[in-house]
Amino acid sequence: MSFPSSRRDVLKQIGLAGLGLTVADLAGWPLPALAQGERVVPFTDVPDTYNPVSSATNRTFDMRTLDGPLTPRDKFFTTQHYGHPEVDLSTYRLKITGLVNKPVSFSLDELKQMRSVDTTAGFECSGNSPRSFQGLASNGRWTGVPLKTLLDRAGLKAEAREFVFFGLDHGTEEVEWRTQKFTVEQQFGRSLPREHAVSPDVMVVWAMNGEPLTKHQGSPVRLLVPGWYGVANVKWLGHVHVQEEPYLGRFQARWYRTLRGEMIDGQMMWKEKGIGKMNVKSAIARVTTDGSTCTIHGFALTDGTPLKAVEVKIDDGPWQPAVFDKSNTKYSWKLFSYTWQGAAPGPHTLVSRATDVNGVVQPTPQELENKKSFLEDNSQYTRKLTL
Ligand SMILES: Nc1nc2c(c(=O)[nH]1)N[C@H]1C(S)=C(S)[C@@H](COP(=O)(O)O)O[C@H]1N2
Ligand SMILES: [Mo]
Repeated sequence: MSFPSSRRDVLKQIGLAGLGLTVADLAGWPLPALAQGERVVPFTDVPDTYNPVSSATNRTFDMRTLDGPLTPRDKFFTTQHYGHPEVDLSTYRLKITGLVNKPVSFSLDELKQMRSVDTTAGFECSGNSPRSFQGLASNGRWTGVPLKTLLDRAGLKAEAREFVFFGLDHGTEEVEWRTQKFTVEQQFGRSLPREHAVSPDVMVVWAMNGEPLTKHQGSPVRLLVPGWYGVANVKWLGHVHVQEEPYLGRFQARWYRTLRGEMIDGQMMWKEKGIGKMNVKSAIARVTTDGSTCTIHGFALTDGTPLKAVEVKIDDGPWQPAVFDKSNTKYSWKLFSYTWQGAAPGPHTLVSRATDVNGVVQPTPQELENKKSFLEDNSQYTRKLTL
C-alpha cells in the first residue's frame, strides 16, 4: 500500500486539474488530508500484503487512511453472517408484531415521511482487534426515526419486555439441544430489553452521511443502537417482534458472548456475558510527518460515557495527553491527535490509552488475560514505525 506523499501528489494522482477542480474542492473528499510537504509514516506492524477488502461483502477500514470524522460509505467497514439478502423495495415493509395493541407495518416511503433525526455514531465489531489492525470500526452520520416513534404507533402491552429485531437475511443453523441437533432455517436476530428499546437514542435509519444506505450497510433500513457493539445494529431490518420472554437466538445468546474470569471477594468467578455496550478503547491509526514534527492520529470509542483523556506513550517515555477533535460527539468515535516533537530517526513503538470520566482505563493486553473468548478486545494497541 502506498500513500501519496503530499497534497500536490494527491492532485496529480487523481488528475484534479483535468477534472477542472481546485484544492478547495477537495474538502469532503475521501483523501488523506495532508498539508504541503507532509507525508504518512508507514507502520512496520502492518504487512504489505494487508488488503482491507476480503470479499464482496466484507471490508475492514484501512485506519491509515483516517483523515476525517465521517467514514466514507465505500470505506465503512462491513461484515455479516449470512451474506446480503435480496430485498424487493416494492413490497418491503417493516413489521411490528407481538405484544402490541395493534400490529403495524411501514413502507420505506412511509418511514421517510416521518420527522427524521440525524445522529453521528461510530461503532466497532466486537471482534475488532489487532488481528484486523482495528479496521472493523467506522463512524457515520445516520438519518432515521427513533424506534420509539414506531413502537408508539403500535402501542405496547404491559407485558412487553423483550424486543427482537430480525433482519431479512437468513441461514441454516444447527441448533443444539441437550444431545440432539436440529437443522433449521432462521433469520438473523438480536434483542433489546424494553427500557433500552424505548430510549430516544435507538433508531431505525435509512441514510448514512446524507445518502441512502448501501446494501453493505443494510438497505433499505437498519437498527442503530448507539454505544453498542456493531452486532446490535441489525441490517436489512424487516421485523420487530415484541415478547415477554428473553430471546435466545444464536447471535444473541450463543455466538456473541465473552467468557471472563473476575476475582470477586477473593474467589475467581467465571462470567459468560452477552455482547452489549462498547468497552472504552483507543487506537493509533495514522502518523504523519513534515520532516521534523510527527503527528499521531487515532480514534477512541465508548458506550457514550464521556472520555476524560486519551494519552499516548512513545517508546519508554511517560504518558502524554492527546488533544480531542472538535467534531467529537457523545456517540461518535472520538478523534484525537498528539504532536510528537523532536522524534529521533530509528525504530519506535507508540501506544495510546483512553480513560473515561468514571476512571475506567483501557486495559493492557496482560490485564485481559482472564478474558478467554476473543470478543471485546479493547486492550491497548502498540504500533511500530521507523523514522
Ligand atoms: N441482518 C444482519 N445485521 C447485522 C449482521 C448480520 O449478520 N445480519 N451482522 C452484525 C455485525 S456482527 C456487525 S459488526 C455489523 C456490521 O455493520 P456494517 O456492515 O454496517 O459495518 O452489522 C450487524 N448487523
Ligand atoms: Mo460484528
